[in-house]
Amino acid sequence: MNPPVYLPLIGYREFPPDEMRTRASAFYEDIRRRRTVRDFSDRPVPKAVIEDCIRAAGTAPSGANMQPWTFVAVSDPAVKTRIRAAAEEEEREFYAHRAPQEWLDALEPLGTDPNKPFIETAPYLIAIFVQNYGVRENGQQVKHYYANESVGIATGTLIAAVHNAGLASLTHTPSPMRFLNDILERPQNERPFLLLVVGYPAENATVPKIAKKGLDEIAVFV
Ligand code: IYR
Repeated sequence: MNPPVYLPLIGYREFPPDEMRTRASAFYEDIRRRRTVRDFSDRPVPKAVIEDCIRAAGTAPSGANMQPWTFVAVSDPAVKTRIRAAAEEEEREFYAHRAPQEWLDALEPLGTDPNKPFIETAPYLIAIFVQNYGVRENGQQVKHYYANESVGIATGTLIAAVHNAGLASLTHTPSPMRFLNDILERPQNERPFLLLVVGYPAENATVPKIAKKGLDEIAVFV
């Protein structure tokens, strides 16, 4: 067994209360500008930006620090075309048959439909996979803990990083999306979690008129 090794907490920064308040408020003001975008420009984005955003996502906390995630950044147009075709096939099934009316009603304000042109237009798709378990070099399986929660946190960090870089994103969840394993040649232990579409918004991009709940509706202080 390996005993724990501890290091000094060198990265932590405390701010005086005033500055803390300014920073908290500034972060909120910035992150509240984030909108899920469905109209993307085909303008290229630097690969180095995507790399840093994924690095940021990879700093997320995870169960027993297993880091049970794989990010596949797709820019190859041929691969995007295959993903679009497969996603639209599932979505046609979803909108025509699989989705209960209640779900379709809930989606109505968003105006979504089975057509997913953004999958080909946007410069990057980041397919996020949950590793249900890890696999050592020798093939031995390693247990992962709270894998979904961990990947959810990492995905939130990725979305914030992309926004911070000045890019827009779309959390796309074609369902089922096992086709991503085939197209992206991911192993059995990995399960698609979400397809994050990343790029600049199209020049005349519009977003649905929806609102976020206020603090009173989402939080209770006791
Ligand atoms: N996956 C479908 C449907 C969809 C579901 C939810 I929940 C959304 O918030 C948005 C869309 C699609 O992508 O169209």
